Amino acid sequence: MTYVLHGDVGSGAAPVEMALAEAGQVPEWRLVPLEGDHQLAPAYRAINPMGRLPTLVLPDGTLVTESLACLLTVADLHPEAALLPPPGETARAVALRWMALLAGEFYPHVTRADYPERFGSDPAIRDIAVDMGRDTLRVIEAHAGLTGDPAAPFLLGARFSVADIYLAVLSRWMGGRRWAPANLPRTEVLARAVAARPAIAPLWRKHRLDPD
Ligand SMILES: N[C@@H](CCC(=O)N[C@@H](CS)C(=O)NCC(=O)O)C(=O)O
Repeated sequence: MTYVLHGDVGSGAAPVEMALAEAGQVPEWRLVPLEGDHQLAPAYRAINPMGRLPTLVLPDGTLVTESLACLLTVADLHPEAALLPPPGETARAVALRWMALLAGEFYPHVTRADYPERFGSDPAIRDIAVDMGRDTLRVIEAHAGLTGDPAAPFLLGARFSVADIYLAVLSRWMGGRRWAPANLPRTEVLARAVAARPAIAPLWRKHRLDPD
């Protein structure tokens, strides 16, 4: 039995596929095209009632939705990959803090930017969402202790974690492929370090996270 990952290119399935790759796992990929709203089809909603990507099915059949839950689960199930400091280490709290901010604050702005019509008819909704999402990334850039030093580029310094994957990928969204390199220098050093990791590099290309 292997993992099954429901996703689309460039979606929230990207960080999950990357975390699995770091753990030596290649999931069975089930494409759910966002183009044409296939995530809202009844067949997919039977799997993920929110109609969102990603959905991860664990080897024992357990269904996991929510990108944050997927990432933490992969880290928990593969302790040998050291994707998070173990429970009891305060460094784990640091990683969880920034992951929770991305999931709870940044990601909803992406929904508002991608689907502004769900939130009203005001044409400003999209721009406000992009601005607020970028403010969240600026908070991380300024307060997460990122060094901008390629020798210790991660949220936990020299120690890589799944939080770095999450930040690197989400920083590319809402125009971030061009905006982040120009505006978030320390996050950019982190993103480049994540993108260069041997397990992640092919997936970084697959999910088209660099500017065209
Ligand atoms: N809270 C969810 C959000 C997932 C989400 O919004 N995914 C996007 C793709 S990156 C999606 O499925 N959007 C389609 C839609 O909202 O209809 C998570 O963290 O997994």
